[in-house]
Amino acid sequence: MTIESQEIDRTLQKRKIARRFQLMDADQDGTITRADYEGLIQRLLDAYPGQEGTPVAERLRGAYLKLWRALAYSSDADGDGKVTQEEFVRAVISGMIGRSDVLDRAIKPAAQAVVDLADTDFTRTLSLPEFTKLIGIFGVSAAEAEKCFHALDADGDGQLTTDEIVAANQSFYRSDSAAEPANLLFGRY
Ligand SMILES: [Ca+2]
Ligand SMILES: [Ca+2]
Ligand SMILES: [Ca+2]
Repeated sequence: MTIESQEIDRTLQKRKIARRFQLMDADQDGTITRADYEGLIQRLLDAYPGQEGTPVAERLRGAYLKLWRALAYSSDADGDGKVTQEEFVRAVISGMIGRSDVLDRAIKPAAQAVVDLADTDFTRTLSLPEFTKLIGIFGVSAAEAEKCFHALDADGDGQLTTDEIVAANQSFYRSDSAAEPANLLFGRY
């Protein structure tokens, strides 16, 4: 690999990470905090009326707050309770995000809770309409969601499992390849 192509790859990864950061910074104050996670939980519950107070909603809340604590542990280098874009990028590049056990352990229950919430026909998997509605809440367009869905649905059965979504989430952070389907998980970058 030439120095030039390494530069290009790093640019791609940084652009993806910046996009991910912007989506996570739900209140757009330039940092990721516990308030962003609380806002996200509320946005998810608002999108699925009738779920507030159910076991599914409680699991979602617990899993997302655990995810926030794992993110802060992995990336809040100066410990001020705010993750800046610089801290986030550094944590992904250094492998604290995408490779660390702490976050990996927190991501699976959060993904499971989100799938349970979005799985409105109780198949334990997400169909294209269920997936499109779900990632639409994170700001991804229907066209982008459809492209992403088909790329991640490797066996083409028209359903995404929790494991496929967790794997895509990890590939998103780890991959330097422009051809990686998981790059679309959070829309254009
Ligand atoms: Ca914020
Ligand atoms: Ca910080
Ligand atoms: Ca389903």
